[in-house]
Amino acid sequence: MCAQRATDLESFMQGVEAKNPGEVEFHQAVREVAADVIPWMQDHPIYLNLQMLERMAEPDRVVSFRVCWEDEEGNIRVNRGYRVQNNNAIGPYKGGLRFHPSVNQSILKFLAFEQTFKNSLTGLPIGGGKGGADFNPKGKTNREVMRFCQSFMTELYRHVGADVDVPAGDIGVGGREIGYMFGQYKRITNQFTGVLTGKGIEYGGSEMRPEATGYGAAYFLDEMLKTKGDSVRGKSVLISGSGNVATFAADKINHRGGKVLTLSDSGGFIHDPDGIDLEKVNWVKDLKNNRRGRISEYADHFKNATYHEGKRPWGVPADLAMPCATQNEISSDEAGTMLANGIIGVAEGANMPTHIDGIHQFLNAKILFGPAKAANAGGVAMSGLEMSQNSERRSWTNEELRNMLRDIMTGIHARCAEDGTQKDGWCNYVAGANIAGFKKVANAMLAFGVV
Ligand code: NDP
Ligand code: 2IT
Repeated sequence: MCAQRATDLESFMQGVEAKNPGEVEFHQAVREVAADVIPWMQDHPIYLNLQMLERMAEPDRVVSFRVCWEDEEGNIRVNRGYRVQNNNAIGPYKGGLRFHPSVNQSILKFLAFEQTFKNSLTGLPIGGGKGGADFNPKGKTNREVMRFCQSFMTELYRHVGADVDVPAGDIGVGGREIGYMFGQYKRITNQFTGVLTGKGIEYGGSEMRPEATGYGAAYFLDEMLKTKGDSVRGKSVLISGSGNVATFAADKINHRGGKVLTLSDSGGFIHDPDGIDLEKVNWVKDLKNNRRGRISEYADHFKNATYHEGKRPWGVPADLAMPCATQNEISSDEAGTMLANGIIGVAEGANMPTHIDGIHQFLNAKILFGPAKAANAGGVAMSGLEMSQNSERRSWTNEELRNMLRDIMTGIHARCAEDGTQKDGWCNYVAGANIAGFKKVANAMLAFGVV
């Protein structure tokens, strides 16, 4: 890849695949961006000549480290921790930490690559990074989670900092884990700085951060529908997941007059034909955050609902969908089923939830398809605002931040529309997000010369 310019997608991808063997999720994420950016660079050869895409697809650095901790029985456990610092051309590295047994270098490289474009789209000065560990918080006691987080931060602290790299939450990392990690960072460095976002309100966190990703994705869905003179009101919506993103997306769909039909977790999905209203969503938040239970319990509690073990919700007929669980959770076949059932819009709350063949089907059908790097950028945008508040040593109000989030999502939509709208008026938001996200980072890199 080094000497060869990215003049065509397949030769570029051959280089990426040879250089990053077996990292299939990373290949997938790069391919999705390259498919739009390479043709665009043909008309803007300066980026091609300076190998901008090759440079963005090579992380600035990947750190991996041992994380030792002791479980309740006194056994020594060994996990692997990572931080992928992909690109800091437009600001400090920024992106979440994922704790899940599936975590590996490929998954974190795909997430850090995506994050670079997403963060660029927000319009805020934040670069792209991601990290985490193959630690499974499920079934662990609070004390075990605390010991793991402390051990993880005891290595990570040397690689992060308020102006260097600012991690946050992702799958398996919520307020509890951020608290333990922030406490350990403060203890080691004796500094109270905005080194993490998603902090508790009492110690420098921001109002609206928990809500921001899910709310932002619903705002993005609304923005797309608005271009057709339509809205979420009265529409049925499939949501997957039942964590942070899914539950706040479900709240906002309810606020906007939509009807949420499904939620899921790694065990299966529930279908509630009566609609999962705000009260039921609160019940799910309590189930998942406090009782740490399974979504199957929903169907035991709400009698009209059904539970579908080992299945995903995409076969249920509905108007709209918001995948909010994990990568590759909508297969090509499932995308086909959704289209056959008349789906008109998809906003991705999770990162890379739709398989690349599924994306092609949605785009060929010219539905409203909001890709993750645009639709779920509300969370990291609110993290960016948390960083601003920490720097200023002040806090904005919930209402101020809600208005800022709405403006940021409208801005992202406009940026995608500018670069993605086709001659017939239909917007390819995938192309729009990729090109708009790329341009800002590439222009900053242009200013720095060859570094
Ligand atoms: P949470 O840990 O709060 O929730 C994750 C949800 O997804 C849970 O319901 C979980 O089920 C389910 N899930 C996780 N892995 C799988 C799997 N392999 N198969 C099926 N279901 C799975 O995470 P978040 O809500 O924060 O994150 C969800 C998605 O949103 C991720 O893709 C994340 O990268 C993305 N995202 C998150 C942002 C944030 O601010 N938190 C910002 C932007 C994107 P179970 O309970 O069984 O584990
Ligand atoms: O994927 C994401 O954008 C996140 N997990 C949020 C990252 C952040 O820094 O808030």
